[in-house]
Amino acid sequence: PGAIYLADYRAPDFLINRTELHFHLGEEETIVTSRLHLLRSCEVDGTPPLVLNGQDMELLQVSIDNEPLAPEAFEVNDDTLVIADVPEQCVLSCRTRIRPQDNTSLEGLYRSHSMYCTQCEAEGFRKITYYLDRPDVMSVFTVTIEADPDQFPVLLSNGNLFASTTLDNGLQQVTWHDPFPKPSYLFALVAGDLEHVEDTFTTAGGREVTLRIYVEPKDLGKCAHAMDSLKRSMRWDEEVFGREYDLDIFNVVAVDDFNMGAMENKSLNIFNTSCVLCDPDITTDQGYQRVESIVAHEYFHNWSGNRVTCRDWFQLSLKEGFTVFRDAEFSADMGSRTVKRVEDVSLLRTAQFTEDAGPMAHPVRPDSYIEINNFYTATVYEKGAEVVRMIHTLLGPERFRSGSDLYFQRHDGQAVTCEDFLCAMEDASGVDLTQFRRWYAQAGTPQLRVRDRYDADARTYTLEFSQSCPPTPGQPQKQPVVIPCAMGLLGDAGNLPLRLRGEPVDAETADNTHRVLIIDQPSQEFVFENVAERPVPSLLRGFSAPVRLDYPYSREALCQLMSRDDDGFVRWDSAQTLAVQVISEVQEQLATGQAASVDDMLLAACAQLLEDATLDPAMVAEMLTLPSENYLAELAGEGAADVEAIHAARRAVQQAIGRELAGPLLARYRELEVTGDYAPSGEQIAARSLRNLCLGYLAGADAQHLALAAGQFAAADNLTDRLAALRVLACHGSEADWQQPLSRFYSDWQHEALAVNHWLTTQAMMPDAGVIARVRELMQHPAFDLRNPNKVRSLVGGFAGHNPLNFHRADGEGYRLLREAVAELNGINPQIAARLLAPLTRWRYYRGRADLMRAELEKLAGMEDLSPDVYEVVTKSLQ
Ligand code: BAL
Ligand code: ZN
Repeated sequence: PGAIYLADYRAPDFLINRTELHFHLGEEETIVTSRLHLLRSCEVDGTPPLVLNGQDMELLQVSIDNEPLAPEAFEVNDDTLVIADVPEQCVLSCRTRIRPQDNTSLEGLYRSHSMYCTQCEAEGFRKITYYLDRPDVMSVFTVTIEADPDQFPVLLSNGNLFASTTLDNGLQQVTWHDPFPKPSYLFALVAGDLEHVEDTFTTAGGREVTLRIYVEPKDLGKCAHAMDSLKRSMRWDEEVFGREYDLDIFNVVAVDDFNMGAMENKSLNIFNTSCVLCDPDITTDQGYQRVESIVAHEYFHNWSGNRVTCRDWFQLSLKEGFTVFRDAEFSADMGSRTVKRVEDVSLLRTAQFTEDAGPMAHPVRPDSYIEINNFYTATVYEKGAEVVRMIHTLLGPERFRSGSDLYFQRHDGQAVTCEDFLCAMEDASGVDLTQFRRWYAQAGTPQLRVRDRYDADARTYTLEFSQSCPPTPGQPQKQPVVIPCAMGLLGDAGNLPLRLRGEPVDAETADNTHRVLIIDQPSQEFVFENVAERPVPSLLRGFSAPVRLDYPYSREALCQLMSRDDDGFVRWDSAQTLAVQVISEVQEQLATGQAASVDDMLLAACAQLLEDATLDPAMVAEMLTLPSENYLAELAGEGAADVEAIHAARRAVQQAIGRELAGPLLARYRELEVTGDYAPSGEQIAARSLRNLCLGYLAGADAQHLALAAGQFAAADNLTDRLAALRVLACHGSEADWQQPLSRFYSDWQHEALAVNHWLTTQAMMPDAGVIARVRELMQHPAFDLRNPNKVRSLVGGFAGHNPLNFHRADGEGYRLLREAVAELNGINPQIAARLLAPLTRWRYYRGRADLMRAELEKLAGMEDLSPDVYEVVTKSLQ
C-alpha cells in the first residue's frame, strides 16, 4: 500500500448537491440504491472522469439520468468505480449489493447482535455505496429504509423523520431528511429492535429538542447518566461557546460491537455501549466520568466537526483537538479542574509522549499516511487539544472566545483546515500566530531546559530557558516553537510578587504572583527584580505547554512545591517527580545488591498528604499514586528500560509506603467509607478513590490486610469498590485469595458484558507467572470474542498495555501472544489489529528485549494479506 500526501491535496472535480439513498435491509443481503445529484466543479478544466470510491460490494446497475450505462462505459476496480464520460450536471444512480452480516471490520454498514448500524468515519461510507467519500464533498441527504417491522421496528438515520409507512409487502418504510449538508463520514443508519428513553431540552433560542437514547430493551435502565450529561453539555455549550443545537431531534444509539468510543454522526450519535450505559454494578466511577465526557465530546462535535468540518483527513485535529479541548473544559467545569488536568496530563505523558518518541511519531497535522485509521491517535487528539489550550493561554479567554465565534461564523457549512482555524484566532485577537504554527507541523516532544541564578546582593533572580526537540521520522531538524510557560516563585512565606527587569515598579499589583513567560527562541533569559530570597521556581503551572521540563529540583524543593504551591498541577507534578527520583534511587540500590531504602522525605510527604483533612481526597489520591511502570520505562529512554528492575523498585517503594504509613492509611481507609446509596458525585468518587488507594498500599505491604479487601469485595454495592477489592486480591494475594472472588464475580455478572470486560482486564493484569496461560485460556472462554473490540481491548490490550512485567517476559511468550492475536485480527478487524500492536512498536526502549520484539514484528511483516492498517504500523516500526 502506498502513502497519501497532504501536499497532493486537490479540490474535488465533482460536487454532490443532494444524495438520495434507498436501503432494502434483507436477511441475506442489503440492496442500496443511490441517486447522486452531481455537478462538475466550476474550477475544473476539461472533462475529467468521475472516480467514485467503493469497496467490498457488488455493483448491480449504474445509470445516468435514469439511463443504464453499458458495461464499457464504466470500470470497476477493487476500490473505485470510474466513469469516463459524465455530463456537467446529472443524476448518477448506483444499485449495489452488500452483506452487512459478514462485515467484521465494523466499518460501513454491519450487524451487531440483532441490529444493523453504521460507522463511516473515516472511510467506511465507501463500503455502503459508490461515492465521493471525502470530507470536502458535502451533500444534503435523504435516506429511505425498508425492513421487516418485526425484526427492525426502529429505523433511524440523520436529520428529521420525513415519512413512515407500511408497504403492500408488509415491510416498514421510513424516510429521513437532514437539511444540513454533510460529508459522507457523518452519515448514519440504525435498524433494530430497540427501546428508548426520552427527554427534552429547550435551547436558549427557544427550540424544543427531543432527546432519545436507544438501547437493547435490557439496558433501558442504564441511560439516565448519559441523558443528564447530554443536557448539561447542551447548556454548557450555549453558555461557554455560544453554540446552540440546530434540529428538533437528537438521537443516541448504544451498540456493543464498535471500534471507537462513539461517533458524532449528525443528530444520530452512535455510541459504544461502554461509553453510554451506566449502572453502579457495571460502571466504575471513572466510567461514569468517561460517559459524561464522551457524551459531551460527541455533542460538541455538532459545531466543531459537523457544522464546520475538515477539508481532508490531514486536518483531523481541527475537529478532534478542538473538541477534546472543549470536552476537557466542560469536565473541568463539572468537577475538579485540577484533578481533570492531572488525569489528562498523565494520559498525555504516558500515551502521547511515547508515541511522539516512537516510530509512528507524526505532527498534529500529519504530512502523509498509508491508512487514516492509524491516525486517530493521542497526538491528533490529546496533543491537538494541548495546542488549542496554548492558543487559549496566549489569547486569554475573551479573545479566544472571539476567535472561536469568528471561526464558526466564517466557516459555517464549510470543510476547512487547521490554517483557517488559526487565521480566525489571529483575526479576532490581533495576536500573530506565525511561529506558533510549528506546533501543527513538527512532531516530537520539545524539551524545555531551565536553569536559574540568584544574586542576593542585586536581589535578582534569573531564569534561563533553552528549548530543543529530538528528531522524529522524516524530521531530523526542528525549529523553536512558542512555549507559554506559566510560572510563579515560591518563597519561605508563600508565592513572591513578580516584576521582570524593565517593568515599571507601579506595575506591581496585589495579584502579581503568576506569570506566563513566552519562550520562542532557542534560549532566553528572564530576570526578576526585587526578589528578597532565593525562591523555588514553580514552572509550567497547569501544564501550560506539552513539553518535557528539565529543571534540577532538589527533593526539598519538590516537597515545598508539593505542600505549598498555589498551583494544584505543580503540587501533583512535584509529587510525581519526587516519586520518580526515589524509585530510580531504589532501582540503583537493588541493582548493586543493597536493600531498598526509601527516602524518609517521600514517606513524610505522603504522611502529610494523608493527614491533611483540608485537602480534596481525589487530589490526595492522585498525588499518592506512584508513576506507572510504563511511564518509568519511557523515562528510562531508548535501550535502557529494565522492566523487572523497574517493577521491583516501584514495588519496594509501594511496600515501604504501605508498611511505614499503615496507621494513617488504615485510618483514612476507615474514615472514607461511603455510607448511603451509591452516587457518582464528586464527593463520593473522591472518597472511594483515596480509600481504594489506601487499601492497595495496605494489602501490598502486609498480607493480613487482604482480609480488608476480601470483606470489601463481599460487601460492595457498586462496581468501583468491588473491582478495587478484586484487583487488590488478584495483584497482592495468592491463588487462595483470588480464586473464589474471581469465580464469584463472573457467576454474579456474566450477564453484563461490560462488567465481564473488567473481569477479563483484572485477570490480564495479574503479576503472577501464570498470567500468559490464563489469558490464552480466557481467549477460548465463552465470554470472549475476537470480533468484539471491547473484549479484545479488555483482555489482549489489558495484558500487553498494562502488564509490562509479563508482557516483556524474558522468554518472549508475551510478545508471541500479542503477535498471534494481531495476526488473527488482521483478517477480522484490521483497525483494531493495528491499534493492538502499539506495545510491540516500542521495542527500542527495552533492554535485552529488542531482538525478541523485532522478531515478532518481522513475522507480521512477512504475512500474506497484511491489511494496510497493520502493514503501516509494522513497516514504520521496523524502519
Ligand atoms: N470522530 C470519531 C470519534 C470522535 O472522536 O468523536
Ligand atoms: Zn471526536
